[in-house]
Amino acid sequence: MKKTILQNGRLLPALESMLAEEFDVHGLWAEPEPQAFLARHGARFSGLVTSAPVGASAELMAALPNLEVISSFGVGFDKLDLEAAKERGVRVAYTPDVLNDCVADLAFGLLIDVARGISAADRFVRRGEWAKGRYPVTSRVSGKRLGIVGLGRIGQTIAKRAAGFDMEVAYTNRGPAQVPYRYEPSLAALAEWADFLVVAVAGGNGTKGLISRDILQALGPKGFLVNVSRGTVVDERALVEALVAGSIAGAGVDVFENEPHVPAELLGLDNVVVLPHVASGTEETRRAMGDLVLANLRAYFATRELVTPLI
Ligand code: 8YV
Repeated sequence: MKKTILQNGRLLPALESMLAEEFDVHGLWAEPEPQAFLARHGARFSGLVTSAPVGASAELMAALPNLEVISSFGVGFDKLDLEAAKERGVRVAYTPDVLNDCVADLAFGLLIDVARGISAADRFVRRGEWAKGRYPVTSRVSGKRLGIVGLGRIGQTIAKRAAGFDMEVAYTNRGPAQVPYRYEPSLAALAEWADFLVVAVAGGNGTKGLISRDILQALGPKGFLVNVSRGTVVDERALVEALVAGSIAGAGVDVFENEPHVPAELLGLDNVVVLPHVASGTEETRRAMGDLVLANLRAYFATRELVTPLI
């Protein structure tokens, strides 16, 4: 008998097909009245498959009284109610590590883009302005100071990239790590020191608004912000105001407070590069993430163990 799995939100088509081969999968997203469906059929499901941006709430778990395991596509767990899962004895798996390289690559892509004006200069060429004059000079990347907020797996992969650009690296974290970079306990001091402040810390209540108006002020008019973690980590209003006023030099942003909403003020600015949450979005990495989602479910139902457990 195939195990019965509820799917919260759409997943990659290839992953949906692989899941459907091994499990009896039901898409909650396809239900016109999800609450009514859950009230009637919630007890059927022993597994839940979801993704980082969609997560799983305490209410959803409560509607699945026989739920044993959640497998989530992504490394972020700010939308997964882990307390509720713990209380119910539900195991939770996610997909760490396999996305470190692509997220770090994109962080560097954003950093170089905003400093050197790649996207803005491309728009300049497309508008036919090159024939009328030169593109203004931009800001050097090599040899500059990189401050990393959150030196976890992704933060460390970003730091490795910095060596190729002869950058000086410092970081702030819950505590010092065993790494060859300077630990800076004060985020404000790190922002003041850095030419580029890259945010790679986990989302959630603990980091909400961490990059505040004061931190942006410390970064200053020559400093750039790059965010590849969660929109909630940055005070988005303060960031918009800083970019409009030029009180920071620029920003590269892959994540927003209320996705897919991007503040309208940013759309006309050349000192910001805005991306639609694509840091892990390569074919190779998304396939690896999908394989892990499947491997976790398979392992759980075969052995009660997870390959990459969160709890
Ligand atoms: C998403 C992410 O999972 O891993 C995360 O936490 O935010 C992303 O990798 C991805 O966008 C899939 O929706």
